[in-house]
Amino acid sequence: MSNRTFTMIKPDATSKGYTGAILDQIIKAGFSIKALKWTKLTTVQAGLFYDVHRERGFFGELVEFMSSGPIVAAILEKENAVEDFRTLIGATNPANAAEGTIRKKFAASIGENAVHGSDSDENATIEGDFFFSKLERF
Ligand code: 3AN
Repeated sequence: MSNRTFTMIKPDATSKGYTGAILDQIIKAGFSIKALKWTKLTTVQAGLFYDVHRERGFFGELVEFMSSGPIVAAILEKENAVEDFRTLIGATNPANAAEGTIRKKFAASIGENAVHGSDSDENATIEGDFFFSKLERF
């Protein structure tokens, strides 16, 4: 069990002005921010981040979407961070997400689903390292 996870607020949510409300919900749920960045991915960077999905039918669409506008990247800390954050964001498809979850409140579709959350401790480390140097974590 690790105490850190990685998240992105995706371009659909940043463009609709949900960044503040989503960060507020994350902090109120007990996560503390260890690193935070407002940035925009190139298609190459988005492809590298989602490399495990390269063979999936939705890969091109995912890369286009994730590089279509600014994102917020963050490393979050809390006991049982990976699992608790997945619970907080809800199911990948917002139509199946539990009431009150971030995706239920802020996501429009399975492709444009407002937030990313790491699915394992190992991926949380890999994804945090993708965006942040050691000097950017506090
Ligand atoms: P999660 O983000 O809940 O871990 P994954 O890892 O299965 O879900 O998928 C990664 C991302 O790929 C999702 N957040 C979503 O943006 C996109 N995605 C997943 N399934 C689909 C799909 N069927 N159609 C379009 N995009 C999808």
